Amino acid sequence: MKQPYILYDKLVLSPGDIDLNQCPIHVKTGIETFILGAFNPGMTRLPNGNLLLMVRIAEAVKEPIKEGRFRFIRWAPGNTYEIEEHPTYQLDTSDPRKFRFLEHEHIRVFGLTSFSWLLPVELTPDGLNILKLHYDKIIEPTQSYQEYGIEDPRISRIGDDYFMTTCSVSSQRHSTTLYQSKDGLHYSLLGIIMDHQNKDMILFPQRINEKYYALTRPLGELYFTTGSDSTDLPGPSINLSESPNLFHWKPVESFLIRARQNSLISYKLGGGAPPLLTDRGWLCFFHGVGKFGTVGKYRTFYAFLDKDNPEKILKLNDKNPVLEANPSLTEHLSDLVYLTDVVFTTGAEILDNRIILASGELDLACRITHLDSRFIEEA
Ligand code: MAN
Repeated sequence: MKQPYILYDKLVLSPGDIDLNQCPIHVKTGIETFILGAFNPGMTRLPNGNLLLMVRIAEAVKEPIKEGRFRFIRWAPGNTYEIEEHPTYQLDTSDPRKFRFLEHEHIRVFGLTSFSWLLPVELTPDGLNILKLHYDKIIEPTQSYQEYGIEDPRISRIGDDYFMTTCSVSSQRHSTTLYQSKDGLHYSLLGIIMDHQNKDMILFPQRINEKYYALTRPLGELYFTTGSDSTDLPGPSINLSESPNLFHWKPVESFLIRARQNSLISYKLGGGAPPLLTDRGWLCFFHGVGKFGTVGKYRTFYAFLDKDNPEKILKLNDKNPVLEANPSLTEHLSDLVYLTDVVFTTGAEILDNRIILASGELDLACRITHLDSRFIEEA
């Protein structure tokens, strides 16, 4: 579907832009790796007016299957990386992003086909051109709860500080971690703020009624059916949480957004970009997944929430996506494509008369889209 508000849409960064000789796993272990994807970037505006993308780089073993064993990367204390191996016949490898260990029947246990760390990339103020890849400021794991990597950063500027939420992956837990920066470029890890399997935690950029707010997306293994009188579908929802200090979070009692009948979201959904404050309230771009193959179809939708009470949804559009994967953008990268139908929006900024969206395209590249700001009044 053509989106009438799109003014500009392009890939700004793809795996070929990344210098493997500056990638930590290849450099520290000497093993042959490749860049599977440079995608799902957090975005913020730096004090000098440039945009900063915090890009998730997925580095993977070049020859993952050797002598009947699957090889994958794990971070180890001492800031190094080790290669783990597992017999391929004990794995389900149908999803190119992760493999399932078949010997565990009673719980679902996975490994990742790549290992993600974060690379700050500075762009021109309109986000359309790269100025600098900051290899000296790469964010790698430092804690055992990050032994399988750091994923999907979202940056919110609150007051004078930049706060970045990320998803930390490990055998211990799958948690949300918080980083802080004074200048948008140098980040320090503050620790875990949401426990097991709460991905896509996104901070509102200012306090509301003296409290911090965040979008969350708790993910369980088990759901209960919705009532026959409800149009909601069972499964995960985007929720709100509030906090006095960014560290202790109380879930707001009503859920915020969930999959519904007659929408394009039938499966999963989660927050996307940090909410933008507009004349119509908080504009939240989020992702919703429709059933399609093994991975699903990921698209970007939006909602407006009340400025003073974000529990109140003023408008929800889960039927007409703002963004869908755009195959013409990745045509020249066809040799590298390993997924289809995935766009995953992770950043939004307003500049003059446009909204700049930053998204991961096909878990492969960073996509920048300019939307005409008429979207805010009319959509
Ligand atoms: C999950 C997340 C994202 C990823 C999408 C699509 O929701 O892990 O990081 O982009 O899947 O693969």
